[in-house]
Amino acid sequence: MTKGAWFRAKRHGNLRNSIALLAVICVILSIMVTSLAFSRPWRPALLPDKGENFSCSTCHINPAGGGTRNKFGQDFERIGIPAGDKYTDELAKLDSDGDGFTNQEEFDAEPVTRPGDANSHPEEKSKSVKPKGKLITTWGRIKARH
Ligand SMILES: [Ca+2]
Repeated sequence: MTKGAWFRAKRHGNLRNSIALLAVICVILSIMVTSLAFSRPWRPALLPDKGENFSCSTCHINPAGGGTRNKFGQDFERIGIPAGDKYTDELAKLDSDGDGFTNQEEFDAEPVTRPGDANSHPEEKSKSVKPKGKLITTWGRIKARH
């Protein structure tokens, strides 16, 4: 091998190593930026329970957050995020997971249940409403209309 060929080979090898190192650095940076861009640890605090019960899994399948959203998370994405990252009245009135309880009823339940999981719901739907100290049953509402 001539001296010139040796230098070209060495320079080519160094260039290949530099490109590989640069590629590794780019991958690491993109992973860091992506995780920062998609991680929203402050978002559960916007919910009525302040995220104290289920944290990220209130909206996400993965308990650590990110990735696929459950039904409530999908509704929050559709309604809450465009409203400026807010738990809106519309979200409160929805029954995201279709278990027969509104999202607000799930947050108000004792213990709090998951608004995005149909298998998690309050024990029993209240059959009566007691506004301002007056007990009004479902039958009472029906009679009042006629
Ligand atoms: Ca539920």
